[in-house]
Amino acid sequence: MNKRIKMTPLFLLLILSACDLRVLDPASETGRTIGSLIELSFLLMMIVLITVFILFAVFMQKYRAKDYTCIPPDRKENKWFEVTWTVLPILLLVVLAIPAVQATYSLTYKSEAEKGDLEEEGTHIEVTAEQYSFTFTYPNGKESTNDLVLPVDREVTFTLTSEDVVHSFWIPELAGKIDAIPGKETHLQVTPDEVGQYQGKCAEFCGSYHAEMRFTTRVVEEEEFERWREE
Ligand SMILES: [Cu+2]
Repeated sequence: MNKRIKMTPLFLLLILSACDLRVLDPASETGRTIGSLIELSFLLMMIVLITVFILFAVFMQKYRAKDYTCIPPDRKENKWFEVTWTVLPILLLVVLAIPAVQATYSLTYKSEAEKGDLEEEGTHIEVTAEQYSFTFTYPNGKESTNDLVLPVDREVTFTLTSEDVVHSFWIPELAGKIDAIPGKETHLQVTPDEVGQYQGKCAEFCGSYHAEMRFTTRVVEEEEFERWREE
């Protein structure tokens, strides 16, 4: 292998570790829910991977050909094998599906009544995506572009839509991706619980300047949020 090819993984590791979008360092309940789903799927994947590798090594050792003239017979229609490798993957998928579906509903669904309450509290934010920016509109009419300000420890609901093509709203430390679709509304709810600044971006390829479609999210104390909102 030439040296350049050998260095590629190391180079990629260096570049990727400098990435400012951190999915596994959540700063909200929503982020933690998604983080735990990632951990659960990683755990299941490792169980399968380790089991397969152990069996692979054991079988290689145990059934190593000592006599090259003898080819073992094919196994056909063994009921117990068939049942095992059908039922096991189904069980794994069920274990993964239950928390995933629960989390998906808890993160996106908001009844009209709940939305109304949040609007009164001032934490229902309308997000309008367009090539290549995000505009945030607060219930008192305050608008800001590419600068999202949220109060700490308060539930915030977003209603998203798009002016042109499909975009995807993503703040990795606070919540998962949600599409912003023209002519349609989507919802997302987040309760940030750590003051700080988080990078957000569009996560759906939407045109030439897609990579520039970034915004900052500032999670601030309640009073600071009120002051900023009334400015
Ligand atoms: Cu976009």
